[in-house]
Amino acid sequence: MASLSALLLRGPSLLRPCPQLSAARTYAAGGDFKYIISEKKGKKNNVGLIQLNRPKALNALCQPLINEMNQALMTFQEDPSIGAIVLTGSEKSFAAGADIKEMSDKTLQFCYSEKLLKGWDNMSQVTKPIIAAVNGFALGGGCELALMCDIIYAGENAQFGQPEILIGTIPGGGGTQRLTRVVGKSLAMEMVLTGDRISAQEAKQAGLISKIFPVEKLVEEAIQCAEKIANNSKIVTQMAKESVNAAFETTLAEGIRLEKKLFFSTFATDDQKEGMSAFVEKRKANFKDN
Ligand code: CO8
Repeated sequence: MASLSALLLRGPSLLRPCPQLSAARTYAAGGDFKYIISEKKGKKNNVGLIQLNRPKALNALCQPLINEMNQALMTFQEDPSIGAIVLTGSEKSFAAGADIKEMSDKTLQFCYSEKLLKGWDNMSQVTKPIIAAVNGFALGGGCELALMCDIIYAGENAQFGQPEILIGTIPGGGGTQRLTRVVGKSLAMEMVLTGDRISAQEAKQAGLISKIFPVEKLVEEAIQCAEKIANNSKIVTQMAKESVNAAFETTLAEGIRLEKKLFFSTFATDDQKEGMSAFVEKRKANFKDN
């Protein structure tokens, strides 16, 4: 995925750094990070965990944080031992949105010429499944970041919202599009036009998230789900993700055609042979990701 590497690493470096700096630390999954923690998790070390780590600013998303997150994502994407990724924040805040202090004085000319938010949706290009584990605030860009993930698990204290209207702007990371496709027009409009937040329970009812857990159990549960995914065939998992995502981008007829082609394609893999043989022979499948 050389082109993906380039894509993930892209992003303006001219923006000023976040005001709150924590000490740089080195983690297994890639480089010296100041705003995130990145490590391998799971019994087989096959889950990549990225924790946003800018607690004083409630994990407000500044450009250097996004650059580091993209770097960690790229490392996990290219690591053949990693089968799924978990993205989380702190128990108080997943992410309170884009860094308003960093953005506040930008001009329209800057946005176009320097490309504000460049690289912020690179996550949607990652082919490995990503689970968002959301405790606390997922507001503005934080909610949009969660929406770019494939599965959202929430802690009981989670709050989702698109409050951009309250600061004189609108969602810029897919909030009006992904949120609307997921929860429908009325609730999305209400959230975007009023800035009101919804609770974990309301998010579950609306289909925005799949499960709710006690705050302190959330990340563990997300890692367990990621392990389940990572234990399956990575190549077939990638096809499954591609096919589900097509439901958001194509007509039903095109989506059904793509699904059929991908289904047929699984028959070209060793893992399909292994999976079906294992079922017939009443044993556990041993996928080799081929
Ligand atoms: N940007 C910068 N700093 C922030 C942000 C933010 N989004 N959110 C919180 N902070 C900082 C506060 O300034 C404060 O710092 P300091 O102590 O230095 O003053 C610290 O975090 C703690 O915040 P509060 O004191 O306000 O904590 P409260 O518990 O009282 O309130 C809230 C928490 C409700 C989360 C409140 O901080 C808030 O409303 N934050 C702003 C939420 C918001 O408007 N988010 C949308 C931002 S715009 C956006 O996201 C555009 C997205 C573009 C695309 C992104 C693609 C991925």
